[in-house]
Amino acid sequence: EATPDPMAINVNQVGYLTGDSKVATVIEKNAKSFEVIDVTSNKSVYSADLPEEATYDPPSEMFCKQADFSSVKDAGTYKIKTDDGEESAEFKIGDDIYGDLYKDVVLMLYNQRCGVELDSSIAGEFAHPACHTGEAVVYGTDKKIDVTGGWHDAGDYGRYVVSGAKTVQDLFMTYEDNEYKADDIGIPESGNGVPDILDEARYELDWMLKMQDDNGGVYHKVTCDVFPETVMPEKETAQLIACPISNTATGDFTAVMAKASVLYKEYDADFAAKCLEASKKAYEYLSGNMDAHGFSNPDDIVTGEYPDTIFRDEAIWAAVELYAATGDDSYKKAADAIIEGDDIVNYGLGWADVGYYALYDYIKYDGGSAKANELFFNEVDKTVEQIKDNGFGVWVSPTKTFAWGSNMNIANKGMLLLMANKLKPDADYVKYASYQRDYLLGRNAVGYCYVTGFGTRTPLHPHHRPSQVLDVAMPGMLVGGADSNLEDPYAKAVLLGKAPESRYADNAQSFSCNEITIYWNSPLIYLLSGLGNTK
Ligand code: 9MR
Ligand code: ZN
Repeated sequence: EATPDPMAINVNQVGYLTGDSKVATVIEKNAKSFEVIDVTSNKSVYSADLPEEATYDPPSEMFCKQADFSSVKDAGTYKIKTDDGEESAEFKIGDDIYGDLYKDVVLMLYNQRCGVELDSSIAGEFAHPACHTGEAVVYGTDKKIDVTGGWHDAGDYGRYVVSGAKTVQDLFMTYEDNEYKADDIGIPESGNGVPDILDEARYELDWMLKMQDDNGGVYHKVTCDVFPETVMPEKETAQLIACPISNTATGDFTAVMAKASVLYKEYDADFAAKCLEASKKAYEYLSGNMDAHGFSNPDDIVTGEYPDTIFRDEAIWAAVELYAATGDDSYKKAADAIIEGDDIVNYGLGWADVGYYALYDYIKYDGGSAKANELFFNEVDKTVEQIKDNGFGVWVSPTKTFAWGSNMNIANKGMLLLMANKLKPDADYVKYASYQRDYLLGRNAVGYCYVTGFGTRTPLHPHHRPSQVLDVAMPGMLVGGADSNLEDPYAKAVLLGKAPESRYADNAQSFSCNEITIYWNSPLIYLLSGLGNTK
């Protein structure tokens, strides 16, 4: 299908909370004023002039005008209309408008569960028999191990420790920071007295525990040797292979298991103790292997690599979480040694760069060191500056490029600002965080609400095998979004010549723009619940 024209007026197509700062991006250079129309009564409830001059926005190569209608606070359904006759998509204002979206974005993780039958009462048409139930062979050996469980990573059915750990940490933080403790979201464990977000995370943790070798190290991933055909998960029946231990997987494992030992204590003390033991064992392995290389695919395996050669950030994170779990100063010293040292550390909130998780939990636990605070808040200040002048209110890298999974980077920036707000409350942090949500839900250069099943222009053809087999997009999935590097044949064929922010195609072949992953949904879970009114 042809990529649709950009929209003249771009809004968050799901809507705005009554107290939000509400801005639409108008790309009609000649528009002079706008009105907010209540679509039920067809009456104008607000009107204002637009700036005379449009501002050039390099990432989108568009001329933008900002329509601020923050003063509209009455619940309802609205659209924006400019004096030259253009209209936006309809959107809502209200404090109860995020429940459905939030539920589907969380239930996506249930729908990605592996090794278990998906119940049609929850998964609907995406129900399927248990998949990937056979043993995995440990790469390069005859040894077979049980590694059933966990979530399918993405549109493929691989299970990868580093991306799983990011997802789990985002859920943990949702529970801790946003006190999201609902036990009725509709997963099989709902109503068991444990918050659903912890039940869902535990589904992954139980799998991760199986990925740890007796020596403490953690296998990087379990997949077949190649990506599956476009089939339902239970139809991928080739030999599963547990790929070699990596330091990044082992470091991330150490961190989330240590944190799990804290969070699950009040619900299941035995499980918490098991997590702490596994964490310490992984940490010992890591400490003995600090000069090892990062993971790369063995020659005969071509599934997702998640390569990452710098694991000092994972090492800091591991040490910080063990410090917070045990109070043992030796972990604090180990973390400080890297934070204060001269070696390169990649700070971030991704599957590769995890350093800000470490700094944040360090600061939350005991105030953190001066350097930890400085590094964290420097990034926060930089983020605010990078968002401020953008025509769509979105964070864009200083090189004005969009990476594979740019929507994760944007959700992560929103998340970072909400984290900063927890440490040092500031209304601007919350405002700019809400702008990242608005971008993801439609205030962007292609006018897509990037979550399947929501908004007026929404991805219909995600690169997600179950959706492709059933020919319907499973709802509640955040797609990768704009990728200015044209990293698949379809994108190369149709997106060349477009501006960086417009390099997005709603086509199942375009795995670099239109795939989905557990760890793109998870920062959105944090962001939505942090901004409020998701129940
Ligand atoms: O999300 C990953 C992205 O940051 C990388 O640029 C890309 C290429 O290495 O890989 C992405 O991860 C994919 C993974 O390797 C396999 N499962 C699907 C993931 C999303 O496309
Ligand atoms: Zn499976």
